[in-house]
Amino acid sequence: MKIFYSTAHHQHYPPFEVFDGGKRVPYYENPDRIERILTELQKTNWAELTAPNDFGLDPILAVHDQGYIDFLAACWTEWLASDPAISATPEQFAFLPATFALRRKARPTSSLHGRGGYYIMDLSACIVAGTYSAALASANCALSCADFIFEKQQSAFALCRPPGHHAGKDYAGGYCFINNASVAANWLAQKGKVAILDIDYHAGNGTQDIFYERNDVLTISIHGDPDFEYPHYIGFADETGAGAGLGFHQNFPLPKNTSELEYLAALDSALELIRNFAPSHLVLSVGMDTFAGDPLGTFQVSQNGFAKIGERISKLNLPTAVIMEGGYANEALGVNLIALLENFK
Ligand code: SP5
Ligand code: ZN
Repeated sequence: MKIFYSTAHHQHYPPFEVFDGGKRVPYYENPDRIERILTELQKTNWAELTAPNDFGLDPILAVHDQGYIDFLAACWTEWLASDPAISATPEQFAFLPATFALRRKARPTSSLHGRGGYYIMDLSACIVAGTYSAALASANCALSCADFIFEKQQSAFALCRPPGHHAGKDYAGGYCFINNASVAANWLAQKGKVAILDIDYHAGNGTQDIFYERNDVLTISIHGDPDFEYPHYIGFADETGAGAGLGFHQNFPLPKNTSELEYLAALDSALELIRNFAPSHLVLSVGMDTFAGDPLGTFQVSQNGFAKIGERISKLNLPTAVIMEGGYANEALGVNLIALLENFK
């Protein structure tokens, strides 16, 4: 199986993030996640590592706002120049706004923090020197994967980092900057109908927002109920699309501590919707944070559960672009992911 991977992700490693209550913690979405997965993949006899091609900015700007991408590109340099204390020890810093725009009559203003609070939705999308180039490389992994599954009509894996499904058209959040799965799905949508199935533990709010009014891309997310879980304000069952897209989005919010059996039942319902939609391609946003041992999750999926999840999804028999999202139990990430991926060989 083709695995699209770029070493550029190492350039994005913020020294901290901020949890609810203002608590500074080490950055959970760290490079070690991807290196552990890579190590496990290299032990198999089927993982074929490939560097991504560069698709340029056009397919990214087909999904994201120009002002937002300009902000990502300029942020670190401006932050560095704003204070000599930062340029003296840049490795101790990350750009983070402390004031956020509610999207009513808000607009991005010209100052760095005026743009930061507009284009960032929380305290986990920290920007450092290599964030923008890592995010571009991550999107190129997803695009290379999309291009490959279309050309070869077989499945492939994009080992993306940073992840993407919390990033919307004009905002970063939840460790995500460019919505890799959405960029890939939008690329594939030129060729035929696409379904995006998001099985990360957290609601795929960015993906939901991006395709909410479209009927050519069916979006489905299975996740911790936003009534108790991040991202808190979106991902409810009654959000089913709008305008032409009405009926082309479905959320499956599940309770705290959802068991593997309950999870698989929700997955079966999601797969039924995808079968009825009859897409040409599937984009699978894979987060491993549904794992029983995940520090940010509450679900009870086991390693064997991931094998079952992969098996059921692969029975759709669709060329599938598997896109890496979250998952923070670093030691278990590789074996869990392989249990799922083996079904797409
Ligand atoms: C891609 C992805 O999985 N992003 C997830 C971002 C979640 N950020 C919010 C983390 C909230 C952590 N709450 C503390 C729970 C500790 N037990
Ligand atoms: Zn997640």
